[in-house]
Order: sequence, then structure tokens, then C-alpha cells
Amino acid sequence: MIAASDPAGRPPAGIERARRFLAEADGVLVLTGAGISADSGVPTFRGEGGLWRQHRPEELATPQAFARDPRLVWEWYEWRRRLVADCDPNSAHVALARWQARGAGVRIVTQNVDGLHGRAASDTGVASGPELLLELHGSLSRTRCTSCDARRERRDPIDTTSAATLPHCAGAGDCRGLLRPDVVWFGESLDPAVIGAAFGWAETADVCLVVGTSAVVQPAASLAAVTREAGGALVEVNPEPTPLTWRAAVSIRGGAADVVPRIVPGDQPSATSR
Ligand code: BV8
Ligand code: ZN
Repeated sequence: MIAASDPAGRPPAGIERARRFLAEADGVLVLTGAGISADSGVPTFRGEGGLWRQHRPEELATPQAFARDPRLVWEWYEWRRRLVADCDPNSAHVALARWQARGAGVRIVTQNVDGLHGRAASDTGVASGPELLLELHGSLSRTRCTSCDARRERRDPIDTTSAATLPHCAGAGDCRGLLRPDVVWFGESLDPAVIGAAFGWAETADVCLVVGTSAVVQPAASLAAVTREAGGALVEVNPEPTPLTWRAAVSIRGGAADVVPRIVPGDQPSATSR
């Protein structure tokens, strides 16, 4: 069922039906993409003004690009790190964190590297660990050493003016290896423990709530199909149709910050939900 937004500006239809699916589910897997952070000011990848507009993914988000020109790749990531540092979780991130805090059997798998789900959880007092939130593609706020693989949280600015100023490892044995963003690039495999846990959650969920993803990138996009094939239902929130829309029990044409708080059960029911 595709619920279009109402020309009269009322919330899109399908809200009540989506709420019911989520309220009646014992276990819900929430799969999010860049669209859930759009309302926080983080550009999506493929939308207007998207991250890929200025560059092609192959140019920057690949190990080959980093080997070829680590300074350019770091410049793009540092631009995103600074941009995300000024962004806050929006009402969609917060509604999901509050839902998890109510112990509702909700698990979040995100493709995003902006850290906004984790910040919404800590702002909400939810101790979010890998049993509640999986970041499939890593995090902008972590670096990884290309020599010793040491991973570290790092939020302070990185000087990308020259190859010499790029960050180097201060790990054991005076490693000095060049650091990279701790994200999964195209052509790189995901952490088997992380993607394995995500598929396990997808297999056992009664509902997969898919929010703000173009469902193009694999293997993340397959998670929703796994829930569907295991007999679960899909509920989608996206202003546009996606390759998952035809498989969704409800696909709501709306923005995450507006729709997610209306469909999360137990949150303030909106007066106009239908
Ligand atoms: C791998 C981190 C083994 C870096 C990212 C099988 C089939 C086909 C291809 C492949 C396959 N297996 C592997 C591949 C290749 C590749 C791939 O999927 N390519 C695609 C392009 C076809 N996958 C990989 O390489 C993966 N590795 O599988 O390893 C292997 C290795 C080699 C060869 C084969 C197998 C690794 C993929 C991870 C790449 N890293 N991010 C960084 O961020 O810099 S991916 C990056 O792009 C994001 O993390 C995210 O996953 C993806 C962007 O997708 P979305 O989040 O959906 O964002 P997008 O802009 O596309 O869409 C936004 C949506 O929001 C839109 O629908 C829009 O309508 C909506 N929206 C807008 N506003 C709102 C909204 N929604 C709600 N509210 C709003 N307000
Ligand atoms: Zn090192």
C-alpha cells in the first residue's frame, strides 16, 4: 500500500496502519539510511545537493581512491566530519531511541556514518551498544590505522592541507602508520560479526521498518528482503519510491522527522494520525 502525502497538507495516509504493524510486532528491525539524517542537515548521497553530486563514489569512497590520493579523500571526509559535528539528531532519531528505551524489542541497523543514532540514544539515556544499534558502514568519528588496524574515536579537526599533515598512528611500537576514516568503502567487505548480527536480527524480526534509504547499496539493502522472506512485513518511510516499495505492506510518502514520531507506538499519538 503506497500512502501518498495529502495535497491538503495533512499527514500522509497509512500512518495508523503503520502504527498498528509496529505496535503488534514482538521484534522490529529498523533499517536506516541517509534520509533519516536529511532533516538534521546532513546531505544524502543521491539526492539534490547530495554528497555524490560533487564527486562520484568511485572517486572518493574506495580504497583505491585513498591509495591514489589520501589527501583528497581525507579532505572530503573532514568536510563531512565538520558538517556532521554541527548537526543534531532529529525527532526521528529521538523517537526511535525512546522506543528502544521502553524495551520494545527494537533494534536499529544503520548505513549512516554520522553517529546521530548513537547521540540520540545517549541524549535519551539509552545505553546503546551493539545489542541495540549496529553501524554497518562504520563511523566518521573514528580513525583506523592502515598499518596496525588500531581504531580510535577522534572528533577534533584533521589538517588536510598536505600529505605531511594527515593523521598518523601513535599506536604501540611507534607505528606511525597513516590513519584512514574508519568507514567501509565500496569494494570492501563489512565486518562479518556486524553484518552477521544484522542478518540474524532481520531473520527474526516481525517487521522491518525501512527509513530513508534508496535501497541501492548491498548487502545492507538485502536486510529488508530477509525479513520479508522470513514472513515478516515491511513498513517504509521515504518521500520517494524505492526498489523495496513494491514489497512493503505500507510505504509512507513522507519525511522521517515528520512520520517516524507518528508511527512509533507509545510515543505521543499525533492528533491527526490516520
Ligand atoms: C561488500 C560508508 C563484499 C562510506 C558506504 C551486490 C549487488 C550489487 C552490488 C554489490 C553487491 N555486493 C557488493 C556490491 C558492491 C557495492 C554496492 O552495493 N554498490 C552499489 C552502488 C550497487 N557494495 C559494496 O562494495 C559493499 N561491500 O559488499 O563487500 C564485496 C566486495 C567487492 C565486490 C562484491 C562484494 C560495501 C558498501 C558500503 C559502502 N560505504 N558508506 C561513506 O559514507 O563515505 S555506502 C553509503 O552509500 C552509505 O553508507 C549508504 O549505505 C549508501 C547511501 O545509501 P542511502 O543511505 O540509501 O542514501 P541515498 O542518498 O542513496 O538515499 C537517501 C534516501 O533517503 C532516498 O531514498 C531519499 O528519497 C530518502 N530521503 C530523502 N530525504 C528524506 C528521505 N527519507 C526520509 N526522510 C527524509 N527527510
Ligand atoms: Zn598503527
